[in-house]
Amino acid sequence: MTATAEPKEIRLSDYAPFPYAYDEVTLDFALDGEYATVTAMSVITPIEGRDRTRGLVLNGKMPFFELLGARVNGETLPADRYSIEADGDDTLMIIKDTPDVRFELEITTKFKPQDNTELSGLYKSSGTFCTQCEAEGFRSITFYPDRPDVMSVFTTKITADKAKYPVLLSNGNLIDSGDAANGAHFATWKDPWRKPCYLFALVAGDLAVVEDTFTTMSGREVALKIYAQAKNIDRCDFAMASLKRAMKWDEDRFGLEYDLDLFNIVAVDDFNMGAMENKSLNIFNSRLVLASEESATDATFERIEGVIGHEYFHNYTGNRVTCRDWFQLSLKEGLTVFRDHEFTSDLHSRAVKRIADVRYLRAAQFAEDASPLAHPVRPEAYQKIDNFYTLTVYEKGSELIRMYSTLLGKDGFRKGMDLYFQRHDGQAVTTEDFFQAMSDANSTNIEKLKRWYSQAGTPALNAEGTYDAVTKTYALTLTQTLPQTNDVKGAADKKLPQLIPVAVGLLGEDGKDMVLDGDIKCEGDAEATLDETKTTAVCRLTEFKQTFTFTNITSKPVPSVLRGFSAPVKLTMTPELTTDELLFLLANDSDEFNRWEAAQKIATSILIRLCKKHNDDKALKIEDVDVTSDPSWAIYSAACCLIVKDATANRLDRAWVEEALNFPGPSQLIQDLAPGVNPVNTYRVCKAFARAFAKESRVELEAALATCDAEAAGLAYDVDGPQVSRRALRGYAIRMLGSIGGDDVSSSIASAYSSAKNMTDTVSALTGLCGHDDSSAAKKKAFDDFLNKWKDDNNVSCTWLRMVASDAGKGGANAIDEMKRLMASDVYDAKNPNKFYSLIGGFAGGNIEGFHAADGSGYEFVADVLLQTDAINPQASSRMASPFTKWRLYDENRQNLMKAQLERLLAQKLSPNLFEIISKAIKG
Ligand code: B3K
Ligand code: ZN
Repeated sequence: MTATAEPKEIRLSDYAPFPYAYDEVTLDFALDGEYATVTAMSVITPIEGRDRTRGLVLNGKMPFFELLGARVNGETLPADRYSIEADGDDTLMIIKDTPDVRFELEITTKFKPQDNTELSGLYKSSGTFCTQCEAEGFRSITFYPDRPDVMSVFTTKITADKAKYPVLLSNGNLIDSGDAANGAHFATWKDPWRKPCYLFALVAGDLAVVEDTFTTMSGREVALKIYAQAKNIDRCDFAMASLKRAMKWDEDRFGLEYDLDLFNIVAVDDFNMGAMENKSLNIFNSRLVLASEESATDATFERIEGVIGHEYFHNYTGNRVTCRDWFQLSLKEGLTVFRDHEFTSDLHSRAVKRIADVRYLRAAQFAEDASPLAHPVRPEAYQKIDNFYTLTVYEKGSELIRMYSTLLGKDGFRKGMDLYFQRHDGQAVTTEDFFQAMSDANSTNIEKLKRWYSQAGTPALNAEGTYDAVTKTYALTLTQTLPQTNDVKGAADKKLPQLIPVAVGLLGEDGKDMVLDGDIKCEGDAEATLDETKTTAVCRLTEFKQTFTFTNITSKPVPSVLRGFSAPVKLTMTPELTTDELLFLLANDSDEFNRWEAAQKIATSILIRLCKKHNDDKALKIEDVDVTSDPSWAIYSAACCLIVKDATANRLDRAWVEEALNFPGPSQLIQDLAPGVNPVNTYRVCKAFARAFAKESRVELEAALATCDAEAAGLAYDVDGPQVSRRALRGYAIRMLGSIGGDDVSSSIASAYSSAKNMTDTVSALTGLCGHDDSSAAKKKAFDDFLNKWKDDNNVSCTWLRMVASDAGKGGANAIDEMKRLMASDVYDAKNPNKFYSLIGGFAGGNIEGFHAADGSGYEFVADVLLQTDAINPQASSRMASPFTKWRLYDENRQNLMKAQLERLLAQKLSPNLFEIISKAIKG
């Protein structure tokens, strides 16, 4: 195999508007047994004043499709009027000398959807035709300007066998349908809203449907339909209820009303990502639609609600106002993630949602920001846009939107959103346009917030507090440091200070928030604003270093800085808060996020000390980690034990407790300790830490479990708040107890498995059984039972695959042999992304001892699988390459082993997707 040629880079600075308007598009899909034949008729108007010297440049994909013909104004286009050129892995059709006035272009293509394993464009999943066009899938269907700033009105006719494909769907309204020759039938759909082709969708299949209606705020009735395979249709009710909640919430919170009379969701099993917001025809990965008590955990239920909301919210943030180009992706994604986070927060516990989101941001996005793949929220260049659907664009992008909201307040933010829609409805715009609307709708100066879009890396923020008893002032000096990153504008010394909102509270000796009624003196153009109760100030840091002086502070406070995680930064305090001060915050802080943070900080400092002690190349045994002699251990574990007791007695929000007591995991600690980390020893320190706590608090944990079980006995299952919190606490107790190991623990968890009546309790028990390395017969029996029950269920079997992959090699078995056996088993399907992500991702992301084995066998195995998958589905392979991009974090031996695999991969012929990730990763 020869290495891949360096693909060309697309740059934001090269953006040029498209010189033709697509007034209307009529698509005709004839789906016979083997081929899809597509005739695309476009009505096109050249745009005055734009450069048309290159002609009409259309994107396509040959030889995936065959070009059957092209006609302009009804006349066959002669061969000398157009050219077909390679464009990386894609194809360009360039039509020269186009008419100067409005004209019609008809293009006919033909291809085999069932051979489309990339799952981009039109493909088949379990016998159903479906599409995925974002970002550049439409070019696999026909030649078209496959870019988001070309918007058109689409009419779509689908013809297919009536018996095999009774359901025919596309965007918009059904305007015609009927029978056709040879047992076929047809349906014609028209979407009145102009849209880019990435929002086009088509479905043809034999599907069952759940129907409901929603009455909008202006009294219009919208028909809601969720389609799924008949065997799964009884698991769609929660998704339907979620959709109705989302529609109502968008009206209440943002005044946004649905704009058509029909909204369809289709669940398919083979899908590269979670879901897709195609106009009025959302297509979902079935794992994010299907849920019942028996089949879905509480986490899955919450995720379904969040993603149903997310895709629905795109109807305005993404569809009605779309992106000018793909560099602006966060314009719709960051904003829509923020909206879905707010949706969940308004419906459930705001504090718990915030904690979970920050935990994820830190573990995953901060790691991306610290990797060779770091890029700004609005990247400057890419090779494959598929690779930029990243945690930075989505999660950090959402944090950026949250900062607008923190700086402008809820009402100011809403005013900005209203102005954004007023100005840009129906347009394809930029993050700059969003910023301008937010800025113009408010009087506050947020100019330096814009820099978050173009500078990569997680800022470090130091807060240095000094109390002066004589002047009764508390001076807080904030300093930001921006890291070096590998992206275009990477040089740290060229980076400019970003506007950082830092929410601060000061606690008095009584544990209560001090009322901040004195002036807050700020340096330069910095400002501080107070909340209604005058207990939290948002300090707006605008330079690298500024001091905020709180006056009329009558005693030395304990500071609570970065409340609610008001900015995505890494905070340090000078002087560092003592364990006593952190315990004081844990007990008293009115900000639930910072109470959680205080517990995390104490645990982190103990874990870091322990990890440092064992960060060498010696194989560490869990028993050899002496957790309890750490100076902060006794006081910390006693505080946590008290929290378990309070939660058992229902004196504390149990869901918060589950978060508070979830100790920082290896991915977090590895980042804190990097570079030069032995990940296996870090993992074992974490296990030892959990085990030490479980042993000390065993009585309290068993009491928590017994209380939760007793409460459950009299209740009908529900996914409401108290029941979810109870199951969360119960799951925590089982996981902790599981880490103790031994026959008595295993048999009591095995009986919890047998008596579990819902998937949450079932998964808690299975996780508990994996808590200890001993490969007990009880564990094997439970896992066999689970597989036997769910092997034919494409989604639930993924839960099994993920768990066994993260457990492979435990108890002395050979992890790679086990993984190979799993890959060869009937339950695995290399072509199905869910199964691939579960099995291979479960290993590379969840099995630290297996993936990071010191002999490099885990790296070699995953690299082999990446190569196999790359030939089938490049989006899936490049996504799964992410663990390799973090090689800089680890010890020298592992760095070399990982780099050797990256080099081996790079010497092969890779897809452009995987090539971009690997070649950037290797540069370090
Ligand atoms: N917009 C889609 C993501 C498409 C990814 C294409 N590779 C789902 C979402 O974020 O809502
Ligand atoms: Zn999205």
